[in-house]
Amino acid sequence: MNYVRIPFNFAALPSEFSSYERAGFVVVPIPYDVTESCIPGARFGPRAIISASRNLELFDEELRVNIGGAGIATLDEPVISVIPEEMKAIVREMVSPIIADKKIPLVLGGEHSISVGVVEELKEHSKGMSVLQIDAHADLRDKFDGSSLSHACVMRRIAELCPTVQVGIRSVSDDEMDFIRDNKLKLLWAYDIRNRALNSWVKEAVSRLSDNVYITIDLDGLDTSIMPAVGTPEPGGLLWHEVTHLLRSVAEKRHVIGFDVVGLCPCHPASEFTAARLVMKMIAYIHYYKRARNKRVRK
Ligand SMILES: [Mn+2]
Repeated sequence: MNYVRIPFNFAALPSEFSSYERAGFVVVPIPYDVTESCIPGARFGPRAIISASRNLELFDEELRVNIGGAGIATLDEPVISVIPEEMKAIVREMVSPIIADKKIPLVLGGEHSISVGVVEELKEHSKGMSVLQIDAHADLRDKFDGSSLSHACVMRRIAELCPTVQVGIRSVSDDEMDFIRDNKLKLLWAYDIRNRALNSWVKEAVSRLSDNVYITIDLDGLDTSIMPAVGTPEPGGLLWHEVTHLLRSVAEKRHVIGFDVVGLCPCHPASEFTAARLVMKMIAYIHYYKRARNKRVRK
């Protein structure tokens, strides 16, 4: 008897669209949540996002593009060390060939500390990069629970490497506030966003980014009403059309050289599907505008 097999990769793509060779995007799952201090479970995030993505349409109704055409390969989950420095080394090792092959790394967490290795690796290849963070938390602590690679320190480590723009922030400590002031960091606070027109704050966020942008999305940056399944929930976050408008605008105006989506603690199917759709939206935006730019260059 013949039966239909559905591949277990991001978006359930057949091999002609999911082989590494022709992929424009490479999904890197990092099942790590060792320093998570509140609700554990982010280690199950990558698998839950990939699982949900297999049930979603590949056609993006907004841009009228099928993301299968972008080519999306999915790497196997690595065995992750519980030692943060070793985890970072594994992330760098996985991401390095993807960057060298001029593909876009798409890293699925896991907790937020997984981003540091990706940014370190990209920094070696990309001149003048900046990082856009969507998050409820500033994540600017120098150390947390004795570790400088805690999820609470990720943007501090990244800010040491390149300029940052932080969006949707609504949880910050006194010390982090001092660091923000002393270093004149660029933040768009959640309460500020709420009181402004969408186009106005999105334009400001994009204008503050350099040409090459890495995007790190902690899913708790979204409002708890649309994303309850996170390790450290905070009310008052970004809504779906706000976050997708921002991401589309960045993909249109800047070169997105990679992105990660972190912090899903699977316990609610709607959150898992929302996270998977967000990843697909990012792929659609980046693929569409990259193709449009290439067409313009060829003319
Ligand atoms: Mn966060």
